Amino acid sequence: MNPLSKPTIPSPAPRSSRPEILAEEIIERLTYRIGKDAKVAKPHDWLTATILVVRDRIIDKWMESTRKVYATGDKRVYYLSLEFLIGRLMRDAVTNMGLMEQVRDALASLGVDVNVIAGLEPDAALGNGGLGRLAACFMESMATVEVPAYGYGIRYVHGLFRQQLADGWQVELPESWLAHGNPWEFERRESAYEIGYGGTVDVANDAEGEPRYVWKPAERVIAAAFDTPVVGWRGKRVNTLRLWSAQPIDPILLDAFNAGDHIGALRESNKAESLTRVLYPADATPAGQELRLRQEFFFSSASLQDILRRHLQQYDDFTSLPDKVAIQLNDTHPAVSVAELTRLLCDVHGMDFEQAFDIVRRTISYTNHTLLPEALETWPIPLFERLLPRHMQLIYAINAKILLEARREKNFSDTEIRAISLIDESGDRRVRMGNLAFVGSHSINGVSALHTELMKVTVFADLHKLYPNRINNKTNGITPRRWLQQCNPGLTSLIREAIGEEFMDDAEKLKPLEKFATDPSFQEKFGSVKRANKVALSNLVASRMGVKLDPSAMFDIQIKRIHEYKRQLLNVVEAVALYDQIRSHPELDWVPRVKLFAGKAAPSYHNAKLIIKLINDVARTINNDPAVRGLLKVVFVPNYNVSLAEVMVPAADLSEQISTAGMEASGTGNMKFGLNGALTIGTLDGANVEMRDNVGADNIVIFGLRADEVADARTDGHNPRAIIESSRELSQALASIAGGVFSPDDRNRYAQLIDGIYSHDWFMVAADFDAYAAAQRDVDQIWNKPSSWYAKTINNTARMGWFSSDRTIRQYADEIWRAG
Ligand code: B1H
Repeated sequence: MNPLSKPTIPSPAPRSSRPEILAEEIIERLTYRIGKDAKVAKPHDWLTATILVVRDRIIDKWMESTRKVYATGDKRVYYLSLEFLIGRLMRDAVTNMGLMEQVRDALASLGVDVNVIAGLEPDAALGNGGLGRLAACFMESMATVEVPAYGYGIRYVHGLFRQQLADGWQVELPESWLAHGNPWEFERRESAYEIGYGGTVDVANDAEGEPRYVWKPAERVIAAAFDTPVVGWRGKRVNTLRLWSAQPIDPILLDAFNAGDHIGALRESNKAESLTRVLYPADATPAGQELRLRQEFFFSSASLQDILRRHLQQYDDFTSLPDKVAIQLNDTHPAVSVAELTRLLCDVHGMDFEQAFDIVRRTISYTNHTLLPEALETWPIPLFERLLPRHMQLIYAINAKILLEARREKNFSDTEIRAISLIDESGDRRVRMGNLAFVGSHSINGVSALHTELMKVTVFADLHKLYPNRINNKTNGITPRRWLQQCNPGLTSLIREAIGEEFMDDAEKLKPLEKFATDPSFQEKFGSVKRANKVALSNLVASRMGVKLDPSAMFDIQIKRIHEYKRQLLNVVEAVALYDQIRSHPELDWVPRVKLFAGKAAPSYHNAKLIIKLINDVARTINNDPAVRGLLKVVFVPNYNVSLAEVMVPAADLSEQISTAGMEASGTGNMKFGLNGALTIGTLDGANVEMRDNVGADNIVIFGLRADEVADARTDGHNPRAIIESSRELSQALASIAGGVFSPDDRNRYAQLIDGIYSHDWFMVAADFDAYAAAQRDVDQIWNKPSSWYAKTINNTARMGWFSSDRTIRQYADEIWRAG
């Protein structure tokens, strides 16, 4: 039934935001919802009570937003993502609702410090890295620019593992963000769907004699919805993040239990619940296991069933689906949606295949996030067929349609046909999820200008030839609410004093700050804000690691997943070379530096874990060597997550964005640092290219091979050994690492890692070393002229507004979704 046709029921009265009222309500929640006396309440109880009070104010807006889209018939956007790296929510929700001061005062009147309780909120790490954080920034921006949107994902019980260091090695521990409950979420018992796996497909003829297919799954689980409200800036709109949790159809098999099989009685239940228990910790490399495919289908099917149900509540049939619904696939993880939506339209709702597939294609669009060949998802046909037999049939049907079209209309050759096929026949036969997502979408977008151009000539070259208008670019962005206003209140108020408040509603209005770039008194204030942020980071490092940092040194930071293509190795090799230089030339005027690293390695990624150990070995050696006289320090801060980034980003002087050109699709950390007034040292890769265009070539330090040069070096074969032998600094640094100078307890520890650089140097560490080291000395020169340093970094803050995810979302809404 259309909810609008129900009788009018009065809405609750609007709630006051006066601190006295907030304080009263906090006590009320503490007493009646949590059941605690204020006298004995723990900080955690205060946190929960505060969230419940803020939440009520959000709910009013939430319902208003939902009612509005029913009333207007506006198009809804659905963002399907296996990851949402949202971090903490309280500060975000409170600032976006404009309640920060009132909540602070209310809590203060109760003797509670808002900063203390905000720091207790668990960091929701339902994602690995950039792809998951992008989804979280997009959710906030969709609410901000008033796009009616739903995020759909999985409510993992355990998000990304907690990282500990044991003797410098990464150790993974489970993370339990739900341990204290989650006051933000609402369980929606009425929104539950059955998800099937395995079984058989029956065929019968319908009244017109057409074949009708019925999938009879052998296994079934329930997908249950949990909703979290997502508030936009100034509380204009509140959208929904709907996360699915797997539940058994029969919670307990009583027969088995009564027969004494107590474990067997719970087997079903355990199996269902294990489906949504953990996030796969792979980043840019697919996990490839059956459970992962089950997760992908689970959340895709639940989301699509929910979308179709909502559509039918409001409209008569599905011919209007593409006009009323836009489904964005965040990478190929939900690509099975192409087959599942076709199946639901054909088998459940009785449409014919051609019409169904046309609707699918006009509704779905796909974002590609990586070109790394090992990262492109494929599934072995036997596994796919066993788990999803009906989907396998439909994929063959889609494939036949596309290949015929390519052959007949575009005269595709055998080689081209092989490249666009949904089935990879080169080895064991596999389903190509990238090609499935591509052919099932009307729009395929890359995440930076360079990445999009590379997509057209690499992974999707042949599909691009078949459908030349489908690939488009949407350069990533970051939400300036979290990544400037909340994480850097000092800089935010300094900017407000200088240019007023307009930038808070439109980040591109940071531009007028340019005028202050060379103003000595503004530079001084900019410098003291940075220093205060560096002191805050130093305090965190001191308390967490017992390492003392000098806030007047240059804070040189590389924080991101540990991956060979991101080249933390290049950075640490340069640190070793610098260490040698400082010792050989103590008379020179070295710039004091702290090199900070943080990031997690995929648990099965051997070299990435070894690089973490190397950073820690190098750190121990350098930090304990009196000859360095504190001029260089190396620190690896454990357990990188969103909350740690919120402290590290505002404290950076230098931002390391040094991936092998052509390999980082976009990067978004690069944008966060630039916005917070760091200078970037980077390659012409991903969005660094557009950052240079925006901030100006004088305000960013670019070095190294370009993407086409990397490609040439790889095909023509470059000679890393010759490069290394021609660079004294590099050969000495590599020799000392390979020879065990930093690992006296195991002199061979790094032999193989370094040998990789000598023998193939796939990631161009040797090839780019000299250029990188020279660029670092350029950075030193700039640092030594503070007026020039501040001019550049202030210009970065002033000119990064274009990288707001509000701009990105407006482009998606205008050019892909035609919504909002
Ligand atoms: C990005 C991933 C990714 N690209 C597979 N690809 C995963 C691939 O669990 N998996 O199987 C998880 C993540 N993540 C990143 O996306 C890019 O490397 C960044 O350059 C980009 O900024 C980010 C957002 O577009």
